[in-house]
Amino acid sequence: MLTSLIPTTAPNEFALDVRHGLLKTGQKELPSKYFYDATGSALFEVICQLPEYGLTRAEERLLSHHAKEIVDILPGPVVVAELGSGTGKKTRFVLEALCERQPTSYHPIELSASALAMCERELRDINCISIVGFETEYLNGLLEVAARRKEGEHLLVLFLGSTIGNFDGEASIAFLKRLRSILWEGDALLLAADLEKPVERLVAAYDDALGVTAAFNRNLLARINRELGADFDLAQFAHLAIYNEQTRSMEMHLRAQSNQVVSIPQAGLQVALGLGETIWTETSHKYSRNELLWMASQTGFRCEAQWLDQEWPFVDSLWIAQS
Ligand code: AVJ
Repeated sequence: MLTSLIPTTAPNEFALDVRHGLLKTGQKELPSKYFYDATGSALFEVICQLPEYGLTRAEERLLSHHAKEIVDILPGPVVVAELGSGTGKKTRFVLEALCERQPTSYHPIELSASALAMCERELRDINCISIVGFETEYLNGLLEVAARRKEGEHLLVLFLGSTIGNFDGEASIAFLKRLRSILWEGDALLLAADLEKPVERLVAAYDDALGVTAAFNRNLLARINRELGADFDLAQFAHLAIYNEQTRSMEMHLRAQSNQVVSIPQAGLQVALGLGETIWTETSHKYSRNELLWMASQTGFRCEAQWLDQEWPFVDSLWIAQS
């Protein structure tokens, strides 16, 4: 794969974000986008196979059954941009359906170099797809893709896996508006969203029996140790997965099991944590189908179709950019 490196993120961005999140008064936080270094990306792949974590299989069922229907809605030729490529396994169905029609360019956009590499290994055997990846933030990458498209080509943006749920309510609307502003009228967004379901099912999905999600969560501290020279003692942090009824979101936290002081030299920081205090590491919002229709209408899109998985309530929606 021809991977374009667009150095839009300052090299010390990670250090600055860690510093900012851990200096917050009240709830300390770390951004979930930093889960996906090589170790975190590998752990996430395992999460996708856990019996408790139904999201990935739900989306695989949806895309394997409906890919042809989805691409038939779009007038060709189509250029595909994917925000957060993951391994590309689910994307295969969409790309193969497009290939039936004509050769197609595919642009995975991913902050994580290891995820980009995984995606190219997974998809390189598909004939008549040319892959050019961008190692950058989602909307920076999308701007690059949009700037390269030719007259008459429509963009299809894939935002799969329910990654949109990692933004809190206001941030997700702001993000979708910015995304819309990069598109032309008639361009499409295939947006995946995990739906509300019984709390026990959700908690099990984020606190699996094998402890893989706990390792995924703690790896964020391990990454800070590796990359910023910090001295987090991982054994002193418990994995917490709780459902927040107010925001209708799964939250992951890391809870300090003792009073402690951690130093993070490359973020210029010493942090004191009290016994029981948590660092909030992820929000994963759970949607209703009406909420998704409302979000489309607020952000300059029309929802053209929704495909629903019954086994694990989850939807893929096709949104079309409106004037
Ligand atoms: C990849 C963001 C969709 O929120 O469910 C999996 C990440 N976190 N287990 C999600 C995740 C804990 C996942 N997304």
